[in-house]
Formats: sequence, C-alpha cells, structure tokens
Amino acid sequence: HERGPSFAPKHPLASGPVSTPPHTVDGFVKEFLRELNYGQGVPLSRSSLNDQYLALARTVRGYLTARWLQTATRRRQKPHKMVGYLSAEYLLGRQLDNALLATDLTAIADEALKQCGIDLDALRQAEIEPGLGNGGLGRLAACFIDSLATMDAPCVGYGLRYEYGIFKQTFVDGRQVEVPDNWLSMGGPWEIPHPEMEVPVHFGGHTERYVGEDGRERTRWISGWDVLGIRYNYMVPGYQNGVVNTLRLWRARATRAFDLHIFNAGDYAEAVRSQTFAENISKVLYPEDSTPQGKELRLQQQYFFVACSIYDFLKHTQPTDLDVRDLPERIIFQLNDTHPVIGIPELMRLLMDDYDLPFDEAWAITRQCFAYTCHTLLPEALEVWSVSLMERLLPRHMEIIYMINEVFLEEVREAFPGDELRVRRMSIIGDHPERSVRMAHLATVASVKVNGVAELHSQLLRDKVLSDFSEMWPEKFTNVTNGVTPRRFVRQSNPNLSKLITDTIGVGWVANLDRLRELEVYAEDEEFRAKFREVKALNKERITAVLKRRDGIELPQGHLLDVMVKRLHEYKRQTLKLLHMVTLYEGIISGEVDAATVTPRTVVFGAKAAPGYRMAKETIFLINSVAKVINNDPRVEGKLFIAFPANYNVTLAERLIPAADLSEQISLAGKEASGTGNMKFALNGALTIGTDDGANVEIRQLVGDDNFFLFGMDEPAVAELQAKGYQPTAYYESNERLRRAINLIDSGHFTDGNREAVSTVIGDLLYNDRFLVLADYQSYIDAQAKVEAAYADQEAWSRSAILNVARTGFFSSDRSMRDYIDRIWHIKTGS
Ligand code: B1H
Repeated sequence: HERGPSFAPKHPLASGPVSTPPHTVDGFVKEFLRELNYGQGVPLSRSSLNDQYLALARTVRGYLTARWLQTATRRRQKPHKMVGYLSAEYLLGRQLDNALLATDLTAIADEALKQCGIDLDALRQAEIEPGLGNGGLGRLAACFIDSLATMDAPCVGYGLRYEYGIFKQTFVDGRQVEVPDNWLSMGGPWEIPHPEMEVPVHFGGHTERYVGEDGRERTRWISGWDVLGIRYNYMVPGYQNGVVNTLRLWRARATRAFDLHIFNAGDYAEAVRSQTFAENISKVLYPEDSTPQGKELRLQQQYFFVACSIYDFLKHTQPTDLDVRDLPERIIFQLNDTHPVIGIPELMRLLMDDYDLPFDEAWAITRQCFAYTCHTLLPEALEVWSVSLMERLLPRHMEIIYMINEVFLEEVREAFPGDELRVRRMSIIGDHPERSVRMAHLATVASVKVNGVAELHSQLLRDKVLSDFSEMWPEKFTNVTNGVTPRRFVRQSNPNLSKLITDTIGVGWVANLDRLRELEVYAEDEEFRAKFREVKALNKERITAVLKRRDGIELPQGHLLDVMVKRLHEYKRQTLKLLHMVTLYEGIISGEVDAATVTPRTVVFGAKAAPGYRMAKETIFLINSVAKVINNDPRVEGKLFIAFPANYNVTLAERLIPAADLSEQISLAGKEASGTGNMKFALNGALTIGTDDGANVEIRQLVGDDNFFLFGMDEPAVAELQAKGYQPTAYYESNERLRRAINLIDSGHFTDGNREAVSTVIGDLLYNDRFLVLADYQSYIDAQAKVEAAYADQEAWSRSAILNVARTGFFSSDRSMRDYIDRIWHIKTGS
C-alpha cells in the first residue's frame, strides 16, 4: 500500500498531524455538534440518545487523536525496543469515562452537554462495554496497557476483535441463560478500521522441500486456505500525559479467492455462505475461564491473531530496511498465558522460510523475542493441542515444533545425562492421552523469562508445575505480582474516595500510587475516619440506586456489605460463602441463635459460569434458590439478604467494589494464581476475608494481620491432607452446624421441596469436594464471627479500612509494568 500524498503538499496544515480541538466548553460544544450533525447526520433536536452518545464518543476520540498521531510520529522518529503484548483477551470496560479522565475533559464535557440540554450521565449509561475477555486475565491485559500508556512506554497491544464478547448472563427461574453480546450493534465509535490493509493468514495444506541455488534444502508451505486479517485500531490514552498508545485488534475476512470461488462453483448462494466460514474466526470469544477446550476454531483464532500481529510488526511497524538479526533489540513479545504461544513457531517460520535464515540462527533470534506469563496452577488449564489437529491446520508449524523439541531435548540430555524419564516429562510433545503439543513447555523453552503472577504462584510454578524447567534454567523464572489500574478502579470508580484522598494528600497519587502511604497517619484521625465512613455510605447509596435501576433489587440499608464477585469456579468456592449464609440463616430459624445478636449482612454475588460447566451452573441455581428463600423469610428480615445481580461485568464492578465492606477471597490455597479483584477491594477500603492464596498473601503482608481476616489451610496443609486422603463426609459427620446447613439445603427447603434440584452440588460436596470446602468450613465460620465482632467497632473498622487503602499502593499496575520493564523487557520509557 502506498503511503502519503503523491506530491508535496502546499497547505501549511498538511505537514503534520492536526492539533487538538480547544479545551473549552465552547470548543467542545462545537466539536460535539459537528459530530452530531455531520457524523450522525441529525440535528440536535431530532437526535436519539444513541446519536448523542456516538457523537460524544467521537468528539472525545477527536481530542485523543492528535495526541495519538503525535505519539506515533515521535516513536517512529526515534525507534526504541518496544513491547508487543499478545493477548487473546482484553476486558476493557467502558471507554467514555476513561477517555474523558485521561484528557481531563470531564468537567468541560459535562458543562458543554448541559448547554445542549443533555445529561452526561445518561450518555455514559448508553455505552455497551467491550467485553472482549472472560475475567482476570483479560482485565489484567487492559490494566497493563493503561499503565504502559501512562508511563509513556512503547507498546502495542495485539488481540482479536471478537464480534461477540463474553455472553450476557440472564437468569430464568434461577438458572443461567446466555444471551449473545452483540456489543457492536449500536456502532463502534472507539475503533478505527483499516479495511485496505489486509494481512494474509494461511491455514492447512502441506509442505514441500526444494533445493535453492546454493544447494541448501528449504521448505515451502503450500496452504490449503487463507483468510485476511483486518486491522482495527483503538486508542489507549495515558493519564493526563499527552501519550496515546495503540491497541490493535484483528478481524477475519474472507479472501478474494473466496469471491472467485463463488463464480466458479456456480452455486452462488452456497459460495457466499462459505465466506462466513473464514469470518467465523473472529466471531466469538470462547467463554471458558481457566479451562480451555481444545476446539479447532480456538486454535484458528490463536494463530490468526498472532500471525497478523507478527506480520504487522515486521512489515509495518519496523523500518523497511530492518535486519531481522537485530530483532531482539527491536521487540519483545509478551505472551499472556499460552494462548499466543503459536507465535513462537510462526516467527521461526518467517525467519527460516521468508527471511531465509538457517534453523540455528532463527532459533537464536526467536529465543530472545518472547517472554511468557503463566496465569494458572490448575493442571486442567494447561493448554495442549493434539498433534493431529496441528498437522492438519498448521503443518509447517508442527514440523518446526518437532525441530525445536529435538534441539531442546538434546540440551536436556546434556544437562542431565541418562535421565530419560526427565526427558519424557519435559518434552514439548506429550503422549497421554494422545500425542499433543504442550504449549506451556514450548513457551518456557523459547522465552527469555517465565513469570508467575504473585509470589506464591511463582514459587509453586518453580517447585511444582514447571520444576524440571526451573532446575535446568533457574534464572529464567521470576515473579511479577499483578496490579490494577488506579485510574479506572479508584479515580474513576470511586470519585468520593478520590476527592477525600486529594483533599488530604494533594494531587499526583493517581499516577504514583505509593503516595497513598501518606494516608496512613490519618487512620488515627477521628475526623478523617468520619469522612471515610461518609464516603462508604455515599458509595452504598450509589450501588443501591444502580441495583434498583439495573436489576430491580432493593438492597436493605445499614448492612455490612459482603461481596463475592468473580467467575464461578469450584476452586474459588462460592459454595463455601453460601454455606456460611445458610449457617447464619439456619441458626436463626432454628432458634439456636438470637436474631437480635446477628450483624445485619447483605451478601452480593456476581459470577458467570462457563456455558458448559455443569457444576458451576448448578451452583448459580443454588445461590439464586437460597437467595429467594432467605430474602422472603420474615424471620431473618432486616438481618440477612442475598443479592445476585445477573451479568456481573466491569461496569458493575466499578460501582460495586467502592461500596463493599468485606471482600471475599476464599479460594482453596494454591489454586488462585493471583486474583486482581482482591486488590481492587483493598484499594477501595474493604477488608478482606481470605485464604493464604495468590496475591492475598501479599495483601495481608502489606496491610498487616490485624487488618485482614485470614482463615483456612495453607498450601502445604492442603497438599498434606490430599496426600493422606481427604474424606469430606468425616467433616460433615463431626461438625453439627455444617451438617445442619447441608441438611437444610438437601431437604429441599430452598427448592420448594425438590431435593433432586440440589443433588448435584450436595452430592459433590459430600462425596468428592475436590477443593476442600468442608475442610475449611469451620475456620471460615470462625473468621466470619471475627468479622462481625470487628464490624461492631466502627472506629476500629474504619482504621483498618483506611490502612488497607494506605498500604496497598503496591498493587498499582504501574508497579507491575515497572517490574516487567526493568526485569524482563528492558525497554526505555518517556523517550
Ligand atoms: C486466569 C486464566 C484463563 N488464569 C484460560 N488463567 C482461558 C485461562 O479462555 N481460556 O481458555 C481464560 C482465562 N485466567 C486468571 O488470571 C487467574 O485465575 C487469576 O488468579 C489471575 O489473577 C488472572 C490474572 O493473572
């Protein structure tokens, strides 16, 4: 594609990117009306809410664009090593508020719209959030690119532009029903498509050997079918620093060969339909969090976006005279879990087959261009692809993986002579239950660094999941504890707290979260504590209004607000939380406990289940069933309440987290790699009740034992119990309160007498209980009693909550990014 004008431009404005529109109310009004009139083609008087939203979004985008072009120009003029963040998911959340905040336009936009007779808040609510991710992993990617822009680090985020993001959850008779998330149906004002820039991506076919003029044998991949990758750019603004980075998402489109095929095949309608085959690749996000299904389309997605991204970097981002041997000084591709790991053989293929390098040289380069983040410990979550599928879909890549494995296993044999068992364990190719490619092994072998996402997780990676590898390459393994962006999850989501913080310690903390430490002394200040409680109260009012409008839920007032929001997964143990609530309820209705002594408590659940995850869906049904009964039982009115708003997403998180008193982080120790919700709650002044798992460990270390409710077995205790043989029924039989809670559920009390309806969950708890819910039950109940006692002393509680805010600045994703930059990427910022 040709670039730039064909003759020297005469107009003085034509020589550079245009400048930003004026930062004034009048200027904003003018831009807004121009977008409305010329962009949407409607006068203000006849514009719909969506017209207004789209015009506003485009207006704000306009303010970002000049900064974006300037950032890109500056980076091109002085190219430095950059990060290509490769992630199959970006759970972005709504864009409007974030863009307003980044450009410091919130007050101006508010006033400008007022003058047009429009309520900014109504337009905010018109935005459908881009839900291009499942949970923590996708949200982490979104936080990271926010931080990189705020730090002025050269980064492009690469991913997939799914036409349908994470499904919309609805409840029908208490059961989850999934509705497609057609997030683009009302227009995509934040994206800039480049349909003219097509990237060819090949699939299938076979490989051929041929001998070059120099007598060296080479390989050609004759593909079976091709698709085109279409570029969609999104702007990623830094926080009030004039920097705007790029998020580049790929959409699949059929090639013209498909069009030709139409004429030749004769069956026009059928042929047009076959186009959708290619375009299916970017159709929908797979909704499994943590447990990937080995579906062919998923591998197609992974290869598609990674191939587009690497090609794009080599052909467009780099100067045309690039010597590929210098690649390691130009780029580091960060692999967000194993989903983009097919990029390793893809880069090898390009270097060998297109750039004509011999294997050894290509391998030496490739091994310097990738770093790998592992996000899990669950064995079932480690991605593998069957060799037969790989051979069919990506035959050349399969050959290259074999070659990599061969030289790698030679290295292993050299380091550990005679240890063939170890060779088998470490091989990139596994034999059971079928021959398959172990993506985590491939990633580990090819990467400069391998990191876990919290201290405990990284330690367990080294000691257990990848222990053979860490023995061989101890210096390859490192930890980078996750973080969250304080822009979205404090400044934007908690304006009340933000104002209190700024009033107290001044500005500057939003991009330098360590400064929250300065709040520590105010924990002892009675007046500050009162203001802090006022903020919580305001935030509770806000969530009350949101849940009323959004879900028709009437939240009782004056309760301890106890929140458990995360994907529904057995290891996260939503059933443990539920057993606690049933225990409290059973205590009251049986007369065992005097209702007057019970701390009024509202539990809010938010959780989507993977559509094919039976136990998770049954658990959702059980939560809804228990909620219905408890919420309507006059014996516990004003004491216990359960709210389970459907479709928990980033938008709801932003409203809910600032209002929480208690954060539930109760996974079985050794299973939650990090968690990031836990960080958001602590930063917003909720106290955590949690196990010694993931980043909870570090949260507790930072806030101190007095300001954290720890319970449950730690990881070594879990390992020991499992080794000696765990029997859940033993706990059931020996613990009366537990038995009564389980019996009450089992009796059908919550399901109109239908015992069958709860048998899946109850049966599993009693006879399987993989995640030791019953073993941790008593410890959890005891910790919750401590919570109640602590909550009774509001001054002490506020002190703890303030200390949680003051001491968790460490969990800013800016700090995470600093760690990656200094210890893994070695890139420059601010140049
Ligand atoms: C996390 C995933 C994940 N770990 C497979 N693994 C997926 C795996 O579509 N898939 O197939 C999707 C997601 N997600 C989470 O990552 C961890 O469970 C959290 O503990 C962690 O905080 C988060 C970010 O590191």
